[in-house]
Order: sequence, then structure tokens, then C-alpha cells
Amino acid sequence: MTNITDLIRKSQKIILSTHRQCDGDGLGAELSLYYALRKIKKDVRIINVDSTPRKYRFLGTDKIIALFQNNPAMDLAADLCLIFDTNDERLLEPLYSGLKKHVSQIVFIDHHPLLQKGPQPGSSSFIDTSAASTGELAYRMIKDLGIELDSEIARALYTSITFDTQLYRYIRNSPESHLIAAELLKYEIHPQEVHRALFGNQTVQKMAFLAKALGQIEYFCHGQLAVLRLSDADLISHNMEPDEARDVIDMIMNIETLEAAVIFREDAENEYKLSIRSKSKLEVLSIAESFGGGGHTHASGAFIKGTYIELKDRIVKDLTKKISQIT
Ligand SMILES: [Mn+2]
Repeated sequence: MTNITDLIRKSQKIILSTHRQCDGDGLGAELSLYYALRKIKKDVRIINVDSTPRKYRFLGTDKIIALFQNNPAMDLAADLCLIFDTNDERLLEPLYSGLKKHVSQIVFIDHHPLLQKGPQPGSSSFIDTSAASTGELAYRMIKDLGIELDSEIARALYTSITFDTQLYRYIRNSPESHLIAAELLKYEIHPQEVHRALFGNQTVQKMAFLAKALGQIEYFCHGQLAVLRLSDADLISHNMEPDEARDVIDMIMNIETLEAAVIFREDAENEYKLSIRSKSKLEVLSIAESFGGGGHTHASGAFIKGTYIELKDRIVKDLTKKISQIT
């Protein structure tokens, strides 16, 4: 930690970024540091790989964030780059290769476990898997830098923490998320607007999509495992953004009998974004890793290729075995 704040103090030109298909956590964390570092007169920019999902636009992201996909020739020169909410450089490609050429030091700030197989973050990285969100790490960095909070920083941090804990549901047995949130609420952050933007953003079209999708769930292991495929055609015809598929899996996980759920989101023919969720004692990170992905113990994912039937059979087999070991 001191290590990382020292690096920030010594650097003038700083780039902030997060993983592709960004979520509220990475986005809130990078925005909070953006506002904070501007207060101490750093030359700071946010450059993300791809576009910001619409539900986060209330944060004014369009004005602040530069998108590498819109301008792959953009200037990437900097003293330091801080990457939030992942420690897997592959999730920033092709931006990461450019950063490696033009930035003196690249550091990951993250709460995901390191990959068993796959790229490792540099030694200066700040990884704390006990944190319930990357926003909490961003908060600690801002405090350590001695930067005073204000409403912009607080709103970004609050978004990050509230999103990743899913309204304080996943707090990892620690009071930390609530304690930080309580402090952030002292600034004028309009929490109910944040909650509405993050969790009350369903559209009529999306409800129609959900009605169709939820009717197609397949159950295995006596109702303990749910598998669902979201087709590309359905996603497009209902005007769904890629990140909205995760709402579907979170919804499915509310089924009481379930130990695990899997979603295959079709991105192109025979190409899927795999998402796996589990409860209590069931670990699903190793399955995502076996497909070249990563994530958390209970929420993992990977970008995979193959025919749906074969991929599904393999995952159902793996998960059935894991479920039988815990029950
Ligand atoms: Mn996160």
C-alpha cells in the first residue's frame, strides 16, 4: 500500500483503466482516483478498452473516459498506469500491449485471487482478496494519499462498493463495506439515485427478454444446478447490452435450491462468455480457470469457444462432481 501511494506521489502523468466490459466496481474505483488525483494536480486520464454500459452513464462517464476502441492510435505515454478490478492483463487487450510500450510502470489494484495458470501482475501491484470491492482499496489509497473526500469522489466510491456487494449482500463477513459507506453518505451523493441507476434500470424490453430467457433454464443435480444459454439473436432483438446478462444470473441465483448457475452468453457463432456463480462451500474459480478465465471463488467467468452442447456437457459434468462433494 505505502508502495503504491509512493509510486503515485512520484508520478506526474497517470493513466487509469479497468477490465473490458467494465462494471460498477472498476468504473467507480477509477473515477474516484481520477477526481482525487486531480485535486493533487496530477495529469490524470482514464482510458478504457471498450464502451461504458449505459446504466453507468449517470456518473458522467462519457465526458471523462477515453475509449481505446474508438482511437487505437491514441497517445499512451505516462509515468504510471493503475488498472482496477482485475489482475489479468488479457482483459485489457489490445490496450494493454500499447500501455506496455509507452508507460514506465503498470500496477494492478484488485481484489480477485491471482490466477493459478496465466499472467501474473507485477510485484508493485496492490491485491487484497479480503476486500469486498475494488472501491474499498481505492478508498484506502485516497486516504493514504491524504486527499480529502468530496461529493464526486464519494459518489464514485459509493457506486463501486454498492455495486460489487450487490447492495451490501456480499460483504465477506466484514464491517468494512458498511463503515466506508457510512462515511461516504456524509457527502451529498444522493444514494437512492445511485441505487436506482444500478439496480432499478430494467426496461420493458428487458423484462420481455427475461421472461423468455427464464423459461429456458435447464436444471441438473436435482434442481441444484441451473444452466441457461442466451442467444445472440435474442440479445440483439431485445436491445440488450452484453453486461446485462449478469443480471440474469444474479436473478437465477435467488432460487433457494440452487448451489450453482451457469450462463452461456453467445457473442458470435460458437463463441460464448461463460459466467458461473455458486453459493456457500462450492468453489467455481477453478472451472473458469480451466477454460482460460478467472474471477472469484463464487463468481467466475471466461471467454470460450466451441459448440454449445460440448461445452455445456463438460461444465455440467464438472459442476455435478463438485456439488456431489459438498452435499
Ligand atoms: Mn470487483
